[in-house]
Amino acid sequence: MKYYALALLASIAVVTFVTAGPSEKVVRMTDSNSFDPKTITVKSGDTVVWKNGSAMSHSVTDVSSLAVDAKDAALPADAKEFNSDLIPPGKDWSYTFTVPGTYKYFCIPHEALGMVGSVVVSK
Ligand SMILES: [Cu+2]
Repeated sequence: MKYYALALLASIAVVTFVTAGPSEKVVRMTDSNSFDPKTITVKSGDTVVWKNGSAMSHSVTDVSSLAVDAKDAALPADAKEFNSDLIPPGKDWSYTFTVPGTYKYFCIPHEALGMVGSVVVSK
């Protein structure tokens, strides 16, 4: 009976851990030139991981001077621009957000095809 209770507690602990997860958020880069999800909300200090599961290279870029359309790049006043450069198929890239606010980013090769996304960072 005691062993049963222990086993039950252990499985509850495992389930709780898996459900809560680490504070790592995932955005997928797709073959249809999109970020999925297009908008992701995280907390300050969280790391977002972009995973390129597509057959093409993509980038995660929030640099206004590299944008074809200026409105595709935005960030809070006291945040720094970031750029992954090209992420090959099968590779990941991550960035930790420490300044709350709204970020708009794009993929350099596919910005004109609408490959843009947003990260909303709460406090
Ligand atoms: Cu792309």
